[in-house]
Amino acid sequence: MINEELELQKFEQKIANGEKIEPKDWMPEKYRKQLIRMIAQHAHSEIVGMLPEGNWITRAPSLRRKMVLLAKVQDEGGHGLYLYSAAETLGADRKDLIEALLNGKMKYSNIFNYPTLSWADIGIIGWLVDGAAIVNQTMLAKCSYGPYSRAMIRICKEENFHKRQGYENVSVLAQGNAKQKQMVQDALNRWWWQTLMMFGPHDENSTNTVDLMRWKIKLETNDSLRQRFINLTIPQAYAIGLTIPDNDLKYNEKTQNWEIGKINFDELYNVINGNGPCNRIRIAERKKSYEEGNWVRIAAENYALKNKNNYGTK
Ligand code: BYC
Repeated sequence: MINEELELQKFEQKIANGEKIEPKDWMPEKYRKQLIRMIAQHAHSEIVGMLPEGNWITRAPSLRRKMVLLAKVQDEGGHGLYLYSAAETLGADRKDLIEALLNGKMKYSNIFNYPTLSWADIGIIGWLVDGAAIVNQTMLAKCSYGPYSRAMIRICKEENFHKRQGYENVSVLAQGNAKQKQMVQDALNRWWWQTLMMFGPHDENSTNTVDLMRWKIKLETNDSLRQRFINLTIPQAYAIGLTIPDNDLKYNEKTQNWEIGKINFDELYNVINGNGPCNRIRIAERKKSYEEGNWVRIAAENYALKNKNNYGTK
């Protein structure tokens, strides 16, 4: 019989020693549940995140930009696949997770519920959205669960490329003609606050952080990661002549932090509860793609079954 108390002590000791927890190790049910929630939301964000950028593949302004964008969107699909696999190592069923996304029971990142109105939005997503993801995921690469941490190391390498291409794209527009400058500033104005919301509510309102930090799934809080992103990004905006859309923004010499105005968290909650500008269209597109891909899943299942039977007779 398993002595739960003793197993919990051993589990916590392993985490305290900086060792990774692997799929077959004993783990508390709450740890497993929190990880499935977070990893699945992350996987969903990657595949829903393909849509706003995918929207511009046919309209990229040059062959080079089109190739880069195609590669990036394909990378995001790959990230979704690693992450669904990581969730499966915890006993989750991929089909159930995808159904939970499609019927609105599981969340995905707020940021993908906004429209991409101009080409500049594509550069801004790479620079800001992937930039925010890197700050968060560099921490997650050190998390206590082995498969998630290893997936993050690989994903962060690709996100770095995504961020660089985004910043390069934005810099070219920011140095372009008046119309291009205005287009990129307008995109920054529309994405800035929403990107800051990607890090989640303020620490005092973050319902999961205490559990997640206790077991080193998260190593830092939402506010501390958000501040790091702000400090990194503001000088990058100024370097290319862009203005941050925040009248209260000021630099605090003492703390060496950029201090920002008030984030409208009502907007975050409204969006993650399904009422953002594009939630319905994003889910409708994912549903359509899931239904159209059904024949591929059936063929793959039959192929696997046939091979299993063959192995049995050899
Ligand atoms: N969006 O207790 P809290 C990418 C929810 S994709 C939606 O602080 P936690 C990319 C939260 O789930 C990168 N929901 O939560 C892809 C919770 O609700 P539940 C996506 C949010 O988990 C394509 C409630 O609010 N990255 O890079 O401690 C193209 C209370 O929050 C959000 C990840 O998914 C939000 N922004 O912290 C380009 C990283 N914020 O679940 C780029 C993995 C909060 O209790 N996830 N909520 O009903 C995380 O690091 C954490 O889950 C979060 C939230 C920081 C997002």
